[in-house]
Amino acid sequence: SLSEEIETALNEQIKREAHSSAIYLAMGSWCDRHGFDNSATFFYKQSDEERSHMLRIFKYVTDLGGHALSPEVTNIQQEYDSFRAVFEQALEQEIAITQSINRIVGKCHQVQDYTTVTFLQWFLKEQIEEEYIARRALELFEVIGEEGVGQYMIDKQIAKLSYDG
Ligand code: OFO
Repeated sequence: SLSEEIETALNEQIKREAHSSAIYLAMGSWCDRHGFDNSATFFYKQSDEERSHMLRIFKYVTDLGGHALSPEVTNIQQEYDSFRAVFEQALEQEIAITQSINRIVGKCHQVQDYTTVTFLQWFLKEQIEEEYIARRALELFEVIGEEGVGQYMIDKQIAKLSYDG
């Protein structure tokens, strides 16, 4: 069973994943509206993944007899300053999620909840991948540059990003 403290922390993480999912949807919309179709597809896929992360935690909480709370998602940023700004925020978002999972793992150690530590290993591994992809995406802005057809080329390359670590 889950301690109250860990249950609360996991419910907060459920909320963060739901928030991530909603933010990626907004990022997808921004890209769609500005003609960056591959990036839009990329963010819609990310949005789905975040929802699956949310569900994974949600089910874990209920499996252990806890009360998983359906998250209220508010404060979604709908507008972005530029194509690049979207990806900068995506990376920031992933870094924040990694830190948050790490903090929960720290808490689990304090209360000796090694079951949840084991459960969260998957997320830490997943975050390596997500941060890697977000960094690679941002690097495209440096490598290709945004002049002329640059943004078009960047959008093309976004479709090819993958992680095989
Ligand atoms: Fe849920 O992993 Fe990204 O944010």
